[in-house]
Amino acid sequence: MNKSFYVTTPIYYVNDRPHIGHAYSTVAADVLARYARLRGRPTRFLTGTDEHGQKIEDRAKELGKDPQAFVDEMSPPFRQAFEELDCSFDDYIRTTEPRHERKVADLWKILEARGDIYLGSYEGWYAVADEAYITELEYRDMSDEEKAKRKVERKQEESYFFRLSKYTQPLLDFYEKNPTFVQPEGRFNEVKAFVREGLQDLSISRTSFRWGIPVPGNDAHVIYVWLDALTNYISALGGPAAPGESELFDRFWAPNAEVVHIVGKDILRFHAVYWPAFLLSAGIAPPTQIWAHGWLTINGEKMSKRSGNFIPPGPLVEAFGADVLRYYLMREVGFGQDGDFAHRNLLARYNGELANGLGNLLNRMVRSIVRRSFGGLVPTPANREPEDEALIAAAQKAAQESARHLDAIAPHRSLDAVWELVAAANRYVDQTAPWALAKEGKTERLGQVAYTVLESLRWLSVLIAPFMPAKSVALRAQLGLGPLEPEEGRDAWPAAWGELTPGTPTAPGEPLFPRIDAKQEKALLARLGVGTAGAAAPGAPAKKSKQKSTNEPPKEGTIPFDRFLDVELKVGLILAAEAVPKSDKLVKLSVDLGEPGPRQILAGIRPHYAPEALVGQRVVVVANLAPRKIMGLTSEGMVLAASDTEHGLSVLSLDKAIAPGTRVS
Ligand code: ME8
Repeated sequence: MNKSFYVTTPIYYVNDRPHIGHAYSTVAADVLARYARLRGRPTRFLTGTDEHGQKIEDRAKELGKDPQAFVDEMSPPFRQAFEELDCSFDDYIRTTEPRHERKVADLWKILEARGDIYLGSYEGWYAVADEAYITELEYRDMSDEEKAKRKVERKQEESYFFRLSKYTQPLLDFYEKNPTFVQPEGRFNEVKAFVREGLQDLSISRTSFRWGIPVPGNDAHVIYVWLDALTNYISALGGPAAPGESELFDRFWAPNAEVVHIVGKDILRFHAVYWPAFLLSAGIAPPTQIWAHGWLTINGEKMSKRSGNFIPPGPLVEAFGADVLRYYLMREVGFGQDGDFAHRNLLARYNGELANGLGNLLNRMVRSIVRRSFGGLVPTPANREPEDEALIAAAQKAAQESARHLDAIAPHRSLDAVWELVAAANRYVDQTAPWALAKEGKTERLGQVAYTVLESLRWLSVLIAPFMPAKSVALRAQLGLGPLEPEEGRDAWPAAWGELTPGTPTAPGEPLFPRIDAKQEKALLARLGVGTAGAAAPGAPAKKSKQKSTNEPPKEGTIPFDRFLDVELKVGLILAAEAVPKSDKLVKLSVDLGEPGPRQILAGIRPHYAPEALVGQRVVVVANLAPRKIMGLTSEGMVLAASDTEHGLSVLSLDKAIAPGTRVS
């Protein structure tokens, strides 16, 4: 299929910082864009930021900033986050750019000329957090807490309306003719059921705030932020435009191109109902497909900007690299379903699938066999045995299946298919036992085995490229190959076996995925603020803000929960203890706090404990005290204890083997 391919992400509100949910949508779109380019398709990938609306105006006001200055400050971190994630977007649109504002006004004028816009007045419940009116029914079903969270307020305003009601039937007809317009299918059914109820006209202008694009001809009104935002998908191509007016629009908009909007399920209605209705009215083809993916939680906890709990992608990229994070995001959750982002699962998949799976396969072959037995050169293949044929068949199957699943926008399934090949290739190495072949001097057979694995690795370097572009380059470099260079019209997906040229010098390098051992794992998790139970550590932003929203202001003589969390209490495992010379009181402890190395802590407990009796105890340590010097020795924390005259001193200890470093709260 060589039709042009245009893939987009939602444009993100800039009233907050980028988080892993935004990363999820944008990485998914990037995987599809990279895949399409590899298949030789003319491809365009758009992302960007949504910068108008009351929510943004309010936030800027809260901070005492001019809205333009505020959005200018808040948009670049999104762009940077996506660049750090190696997302290969061709364009990054901001709705405050003149190229966009002009096109929104143009679209308005087209809708108006069609007779689909009229002036009326609107009264209803407005949820500022969603930038949308909600129905009376939705309002009644909402808890007070939810109302407060979504900032629901009564609003009456003069408003322009779009004749959405007129598009009930045309939309239903359009859905009928385009049975895969919305994916997953279950969500499409929800959309259809909603439209079948009959649509009401949609309020598309506001007078209660100023931060938006003025309505052409009546600048007392600004254009509704969703009409403004949705238009980004065409304004970035120079549309609306008559044929021949904008090359990009002609090339990359429907029906000339396959247009896929990747969105979260939260904003499906805007994309599957309002957007095609606007386009039908304007005489512009609707997009080919709206793909609504599921919702991510973090370590089992809800993540949303509304509750203030979010994980920025930056520290994860720093800890694992962009490719590993991309892999995990696409691998862990079935695209379209809700899922959980769990740091421990990321580590498990890293070690299991990347380090032991693909990394090990490369290591075994390039570093070891090829270097030792063939002077580092790709050997010449010989006669094929049935087990070789079986691996070749597995490679062919993986290439076909992974492509089929990417065509169907099921990246997780695509990775399943690729990792079946990784497993098959590792099994093949076990079965063919190349080390034994080398020992027995069966060089010809060894050459065939090594070639079969190297060629499988070459195939894998293409199959992983949409997901892990940098690792693909690194893997190819070790095979003596240059990076893939996609070209329009040339399909680079592997299909022909045996393109790796014998005699090519391989280049064993650093392991592709160095194993992360238990100690490093602990250190990584500590750095990311993840408790040993796998859940975000207490004191992570999520819990703090939850606490804030439910607690009364502190009474006198009490402290707010946040202040308690300022003190980092952690489980410490005493690894060693010795009396400090020339001191009656002090014991020098070496304590494991789940960090890369143990800490030295001095405790005045000598009269109460023999040092050796302390070793192996799990105690409670104040972990974030500034280090202190006592008798020339540094103490990096404090062990909690209680004492009275009757019993003397007792060190607080745990009666279960809770892992060192776990927060105590
Ligand atoms: O809605 N799990 O912007 P937004 C998965 N500006 N994806 C998530 C997520 C999570 N927990 N949280 C956010 C807007 N997302 C509008 C869009 S488009 C014309 C205008 C992703 O900043 C998901 O794609 O609230 C969701 O749809 C989007 O971020 C919402 O981003």
